[in-house]
Amino acid sequence: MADSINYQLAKFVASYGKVSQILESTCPEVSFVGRSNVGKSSIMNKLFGRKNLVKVSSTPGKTSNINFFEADDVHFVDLPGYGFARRSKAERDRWAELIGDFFDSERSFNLVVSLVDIRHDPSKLDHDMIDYLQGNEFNFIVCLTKADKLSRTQQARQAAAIKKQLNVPAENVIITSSQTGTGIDELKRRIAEACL
Ligand SMILES: Nc1nc2c(ncn2[C@@H]2O[C@H](COP(=O)(O)OP(=O)(O)OP(=O)(O)O)[C@@H](O)[C@H]2O)c(=O)[nH]1
Ligand SMILES: [Mg+2]
Repeated sequence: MADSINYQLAKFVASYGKVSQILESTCPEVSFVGRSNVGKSSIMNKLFGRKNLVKVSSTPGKTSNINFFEADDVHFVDLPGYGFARRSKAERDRWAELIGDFFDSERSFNLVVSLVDIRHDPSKLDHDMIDYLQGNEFNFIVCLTKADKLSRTQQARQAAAIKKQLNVPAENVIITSSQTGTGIDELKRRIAEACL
């Protein structure tokens, strides 16, 4: 690990169904949160320059464990998504417990990447998640995902509206696309800043 992270070294580390199973942090950690289907796994694959190291779901709500990846002595954590409509109360409770326990635990939270679909106004759950991160002083950024689905003009308009609704500092919001690579270099810069 020198002045930048070598993402080509990315590999899967482990999958956990319970926070108590997770090993203590041994290196900087970047975690990815957001609603189901927002593009968490895709943005991680884009960072790693890999097609399918992180499983991308055709059916939303597939990632139900906490999955750890590692690149160049930095851990990347794919957290299960929230807000999947067809999920039972028991599954929603399990999600809340996993995420609650995770962010309550004693870890090196270098950066939390919170993903929000640029096409839609943030949901109640997006607000809850980001208010929680902000309220508990986590170092976080918001990635607006799937920018390729909008024109440049629409992207700028939506980004401004979402920033305002979420009430987060403008510099904490990045417009991204895992399809075209928009914003990925900026995301890498922010990760390096938080981890190196
Ligand atoms: N056009 C476009 N599609 C995207 C982008 N990112 C993700 N997708 C698509 O959105 C769907 C969901 O992507 P995932 O990366 O699996 O989303 P996730 O947040 O990991 O979903 P869960 O694991 O279910 O919580 C897939 O069909 C992706 O191909 C993007 O930047 N642009
Ligand atoms: Mg996923």
